[in-house]
Amino acid sequence: MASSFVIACVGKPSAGKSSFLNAVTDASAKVGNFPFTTIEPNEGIAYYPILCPCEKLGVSERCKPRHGWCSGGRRYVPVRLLDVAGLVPGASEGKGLGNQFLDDLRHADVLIHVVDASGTTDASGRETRGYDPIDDIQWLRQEVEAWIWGNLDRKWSGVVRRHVAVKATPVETLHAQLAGYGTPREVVQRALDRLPRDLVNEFSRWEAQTELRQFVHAFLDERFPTIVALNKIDMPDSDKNISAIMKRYHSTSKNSVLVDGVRLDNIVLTSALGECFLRKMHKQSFIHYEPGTDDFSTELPSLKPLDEKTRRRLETIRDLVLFRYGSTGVQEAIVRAVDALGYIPVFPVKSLATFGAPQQGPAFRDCVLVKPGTTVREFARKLHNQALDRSYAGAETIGGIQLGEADVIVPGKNNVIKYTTTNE
Ligand SMILES: Nc1nc2c(ncn2[C@@H]2O[C@H](COP(=O)(O)OP(=O)(O)OP(=O)(O)O)[C@@H](O)[C@H]2O)c(=O)[nH]1
Ligand SMILES: [Mg+2]
Repeated sequence: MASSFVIACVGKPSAGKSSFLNAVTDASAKVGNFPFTTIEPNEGIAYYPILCPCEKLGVSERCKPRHGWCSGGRRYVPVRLLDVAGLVPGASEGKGLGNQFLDDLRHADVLIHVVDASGTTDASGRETRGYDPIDDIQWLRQEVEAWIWGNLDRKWSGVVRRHVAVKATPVETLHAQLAGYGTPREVVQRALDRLPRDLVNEFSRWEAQTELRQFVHAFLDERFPTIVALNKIDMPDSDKNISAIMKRYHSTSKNSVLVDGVRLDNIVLTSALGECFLRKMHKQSFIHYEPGTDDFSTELPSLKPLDEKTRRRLETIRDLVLFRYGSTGVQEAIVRAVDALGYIPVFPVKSLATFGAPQQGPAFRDCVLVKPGTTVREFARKLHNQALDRSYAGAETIGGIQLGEADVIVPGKNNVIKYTTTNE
């Protein structure tokens, strides 16, 4: 079973969202230096690197993931990446491609906000000079907030009336309204927990313009954790903008209060174009380049000779991106996106002797990313295996250790699981 984890790239037109998708997946989304190049969402598979248990257990030779791949104990787990149409100020009221775009976000677990850090495109993606990218970070978040709030505002008085009539709890009422955003109840609860208790106690008196807005603000931080990818770091003006952005969000590193939905640890510096170019040159055998690393090689005998123009372009990427920042940053953005939700890998196996089928053969075929706090029994259900759920008899992990149904899955402790059924 492939992971159903979804990351969506958001941002204004021409920020580099499609380039980012192309940089981390095998997709070939159309890229253009004009706004709204993308209209229909593009999708690709990116890979989240983890330590695979195969190496420690001496079966890395036989480790054959059904999805993704594993090399020397480093396993690449597939995650879905969506690239949606660009968002402009006023989108929540229908400007640009408006609400249709926002609706595409319902499927996302986490967002990567691709920001043009060079300041060479304005809020609608048109060429300019000296634009401040902090503005993009702020208005984009406000638009997503206005979209969610607007959907609730339209029916708010009816919602409150019904809430009182059926004597529901605030979490029940809000969860019913927000279920369309693919929101589990605990996310709504966590958003409520961020508000003062007095405010929650007064729920039946909430006004759409005040208390509800406050809730939506908190809800957004929980529902759409956001990684900010400061893109186009290969351009001359990006440096000073990056410093200003880091300064603004500096205080968010130590505590959990977010500013504009941003946490300093979740800011990543990227050059999507640089990564696309390096990958292309590698594919065509002009250079040797491992994605995510800090350099490439042009010296291997198997490589084709470079013309002067390409050599210069590669040197520029090396100087302005790889040497300065340690990588093109795009892989790092994927890692931070999965990490932001604390998702953990779980390996269901048929045999704890072979870590695969009962006879020897491929090991660790499956790896599923699950949210933190998932229990052994919940995971059995998540495997889409109704038969397993109905005939559940027990579960064990490495060393023959029996697991309880309510045991929370923890990496390195019990995340290699063999289920037994009453049919066996
Ligand atoms: N210098 C530089 N240019 C980039 C980078 N990433 C993207 N671009 C350029 O920015 C322009 C827009 O890129 P796209 O990937 O099409 O942007 P988008 O965000 O998908 O735009 P829309 O689909 O219109 O919303 C193109 O000319 C890209 O080549 C980067 O890291 N560095
Ligand atoms: Mg695009």
